[in-house]
Amino acid sequence: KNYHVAIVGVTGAVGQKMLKMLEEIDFPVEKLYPLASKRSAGKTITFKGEEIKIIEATPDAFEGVEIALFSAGGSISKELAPEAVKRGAVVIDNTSAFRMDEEVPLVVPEVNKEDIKTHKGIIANPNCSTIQMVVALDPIRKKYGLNRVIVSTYQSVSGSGNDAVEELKGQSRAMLDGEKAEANILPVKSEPNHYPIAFNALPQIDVFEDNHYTFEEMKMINETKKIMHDSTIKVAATCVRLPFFYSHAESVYIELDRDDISIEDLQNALRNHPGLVLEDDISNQIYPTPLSAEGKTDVFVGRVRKDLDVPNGFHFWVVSDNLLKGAAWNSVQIAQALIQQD
Ligand code: 11C
Repeated sequence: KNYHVAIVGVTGAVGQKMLKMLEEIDFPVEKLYPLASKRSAGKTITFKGEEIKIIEATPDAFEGVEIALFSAGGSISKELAPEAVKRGAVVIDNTSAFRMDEEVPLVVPEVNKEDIKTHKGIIANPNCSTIQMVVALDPIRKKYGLNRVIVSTYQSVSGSGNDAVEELKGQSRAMLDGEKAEANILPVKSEPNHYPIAFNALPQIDVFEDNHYTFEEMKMINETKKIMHDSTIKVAATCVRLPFFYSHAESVYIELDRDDISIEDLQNALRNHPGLVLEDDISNQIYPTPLSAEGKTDVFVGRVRKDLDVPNGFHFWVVSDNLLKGAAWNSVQIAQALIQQD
């Protein structure tokens, strides 16, 4: 069977990658519905060598759609995902709009694929920095138990969209030419203050919450517990934006349920899992970086170390392409799993 598939936000950083992923795995598409804002309607995209006109994303645009991949911002999802469901589509939503809704499964196929079965029309795709972390944590948790996670992220500008990519380019050129870097987008477009990202580091991703954490940090905390079906895991996060274009990197500290685990045990737990690649050979300076992970769909782990003071504590480094496994690829994997259940 071939499917009628819509991509909402097809012109965005993630929407473009969704198209690419559907093409790459030759997803059985009967008809593609490229949807976007009024501004982009009428322009064209190319899918499998064919030029297709972009249609404005309105409720009626979902007539006939069976699978709708959303990545056009939370407010668009809130408004249009229920309309798509009403017209018979299953929505795979890449925004934070429904992630913590109890009725909506939050899925990383390598971790909790079976949750897809519980959907009532909407399946949520987690935040990019959460996805890559849980892919690495899951085999460890299953083998040795996990009671605590403390993560610091090193996130690329593409997580904030194409505007932020352009902003970094412009600021870098300006500063190298000795000019002032103009900041209009980062850390958060809708907030009053903007700071240069070029040659800088911004300890704010998304807006601040009342508890002094950012929304990005709270996403990592809450989504991890939901995906793993374990609200008792202690999770804390510090999310930082850095001046590179693609992939997110994370320094992860964990405490296991057991204190008799060696570095080799932990490395072995991370080997031979679909979607997870251990690149950890310090004698040959082998470890993943944002550039080495860019364009790939896997999650890469390196720098596995045992804490020197805490017997059940470990540190490691996780890198993945935020637009692929962190967004477009995970959504397309969900779509794949969904049609395999049909
Ligand atoms: C960033 N993680 O890097 C964000 C982007 O909740 O889907 C993804 C926001 C989200 O800025």
